[in-house]
Amino acid sequence: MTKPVRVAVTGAAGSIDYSLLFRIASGDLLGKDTPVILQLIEITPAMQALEGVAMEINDCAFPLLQDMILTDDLNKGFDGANLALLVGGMPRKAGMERADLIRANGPIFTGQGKAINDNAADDVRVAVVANPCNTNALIAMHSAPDVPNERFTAMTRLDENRAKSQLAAKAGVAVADVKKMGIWGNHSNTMYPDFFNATIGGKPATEVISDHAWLKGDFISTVQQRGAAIIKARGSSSAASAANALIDHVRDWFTVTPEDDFHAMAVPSDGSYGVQEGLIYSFPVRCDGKGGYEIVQGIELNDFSKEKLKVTEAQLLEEREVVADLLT
Ligand code: NAX
Repeated sequence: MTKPVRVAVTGAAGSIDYSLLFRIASGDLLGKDTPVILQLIEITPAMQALEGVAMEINDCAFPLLQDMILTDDLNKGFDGANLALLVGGMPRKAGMERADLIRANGPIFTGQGKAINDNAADDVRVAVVANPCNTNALIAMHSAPDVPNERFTAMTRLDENRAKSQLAAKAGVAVADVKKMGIWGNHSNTMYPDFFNATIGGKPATEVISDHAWLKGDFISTVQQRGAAIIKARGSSSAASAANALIDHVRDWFTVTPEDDFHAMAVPSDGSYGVQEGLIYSFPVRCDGKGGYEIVQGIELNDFSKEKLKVTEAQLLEEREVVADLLT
């Protein structure tokens, strides 16, 4: 039988993970013939709730689930992990500025980065969901000097999926017809969903959708503000769609990206498109099916797009300043 993959997941008693863990255990993440060991990490006060989640997972009798570890000890939680999915964090509270949120979460990711560095498997790959996810990934990456930088990613796949769904609805086509939907920059309201390079049924999205004022205006702001719109409508933040996007993010990291498509992943910048090297910045990427990826080169960016890329880069540089002391 194939060796089980160890998947460490933080925030395991939280909302996103309540939609995520069952899908991982059922084979949606790694395929229907790959056994999995879940290493579920929580803070001490949430351990009892985590026991309840684990009882439900057990009650599903998933054939692929070989073992489950529940812990509030990071070293144990990341021990031998092949995948580290960093979902847990401190949520934004009323009256908190973005800088306060960044400061409150920073130390969590120095600790998790170090524990990954010291305990995870040699092939570990990390995906950060907890906000501010780009900067949290940057902190974790700096705290894990023995893990290659390119293994640290942050999730902008939910933004890609949201953008695809908006374009499909506007064009009156199936969502599968929308491809090359790049998301650039920060997972925040400065992100840039680049419709200029997106395709619908193989044609440029700007040819299929003639309402360019909508593309430049409402489309961008709808994608940027979608998280807030979900909170307003549902009374709590995106959970199942975020879990689904994380499944997409990790599964496609290990899948050869078709030639006519690419995906959005926030990855360490190598200076492509003039983005400051080292920032965790969302680019269009293509994956090689073996856990490697490359930033897609040669994408044409007009002045409108270049300006948007700069705005979101500036925000990431500001966030980096706020946590400069944690980037050892
Ligand atoms: P919840 O508040 O429901 O759950 C978070 C869980 O994390 C809690 O159970 C908490 O005990 C745990 N936790 C807190 N600190 C921890 C630590 N140091 N180690 C381990 N666990 C810890 O939040 P949920 O709705 O699940 O959202 C989780 C994170 O995802 C939030 O930071 C949220 O902002 C972020 N999101 C990111 C998205 C993205 O696209 N990148 C979209 C959805 C979501 O907003």
